[in-house]
Amino acid sequence: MLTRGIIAAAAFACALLGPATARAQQTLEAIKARGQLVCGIGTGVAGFGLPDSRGVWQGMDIDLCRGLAVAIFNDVNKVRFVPLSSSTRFTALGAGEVDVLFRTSTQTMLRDVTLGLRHVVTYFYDGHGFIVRANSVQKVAEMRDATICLVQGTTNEQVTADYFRSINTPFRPLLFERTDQATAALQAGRCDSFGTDASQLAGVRSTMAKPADWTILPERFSKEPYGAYIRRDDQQWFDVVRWYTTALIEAEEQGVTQANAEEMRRTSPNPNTRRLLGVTPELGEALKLDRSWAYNAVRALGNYGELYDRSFGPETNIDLPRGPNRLWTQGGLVYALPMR
Ligand SMILES: N[C@@H](CCC(=O)N[C@@H](CS)C(=O)NCC(=O)O)C(=O)O
Repeated sequence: MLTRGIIAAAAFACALLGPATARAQQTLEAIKARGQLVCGIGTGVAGFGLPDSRGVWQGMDIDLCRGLAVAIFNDVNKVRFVPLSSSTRFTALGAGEVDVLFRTSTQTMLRDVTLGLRHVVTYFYDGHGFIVRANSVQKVAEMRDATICLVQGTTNEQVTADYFRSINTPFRPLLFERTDQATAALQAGRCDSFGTDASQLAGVRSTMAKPADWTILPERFSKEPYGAYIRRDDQQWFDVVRWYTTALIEAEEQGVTQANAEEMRRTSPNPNTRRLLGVTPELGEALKLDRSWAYNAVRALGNYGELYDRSFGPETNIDLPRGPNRLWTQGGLVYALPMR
């Protein structure tokens, strides 16, 4: 009797006090008590996270948040999105304003070791590039004394400075808080180029007034592997976010899709598929989630490839080839660690 009273009191405290205070009580328990996942996202870049004409957030980072809510609650709506700029995202996470970041955030050693945070697992492989006015320059090295728009708090500032220093060529950085501000400045001619991750440039270009007037130069100047970020020293939440992200990749590797997941669960003789889809309970038990956590997430949002195609596929006006984001079996880098 006493134990149930204490749990109820803790749950009530969590619901009242929200993410910050819950931090000490471990994120997954806090989320369950609150009844909602709080997900840190970007301020608005097509492909990863941008409100549609009805004001509903759409994009790959958004679907990753929704899928995680389904893995925990089996309800796609039990998630609140918190748009965060590049320069405030990590502070907001550290302060407990959000439970996780799915926000085009590159995994680097210094971010992993010095911020009191932890990045979890790579879900998108990217690299730094530059967009310029079509037929202006062919190569970045030609941009001597150019004004280059950059977003504050990103890896892109350092990558750009490192490159131009390495070729001993001066340039003028023009810094902005948000992507839309940098994009507007570029189109207004206040800068000659915008430097950021190439997939984001593809998203930005797709929203420009005249996309054909702009070229994303082919050179890449860094590795930008995106991972979810959580607070450090929360092993249980680390496990959930890691294996949730991996489950989406594993589903694609096994040919489990949004459409066939139900039938695969009923009929597949493959022990790995039966484990993944919760026919046997061990994966859910290990994560303290319902045994159908991965099945529900794939049924609701699709597998990794379906998430990619929904936001970047040939049916979208971004149409970004998967490249390194193909499965390892198809020449890409996307690889699920064994879920057994
Ligand atoms: N991957 C880089 C850059 C990520 C980034 O934040 N990019 C800017 C655009 S340059 C951004 O805010 N993107 C998301 C958004 O605007 O919604 C990093 O982790 O620093």
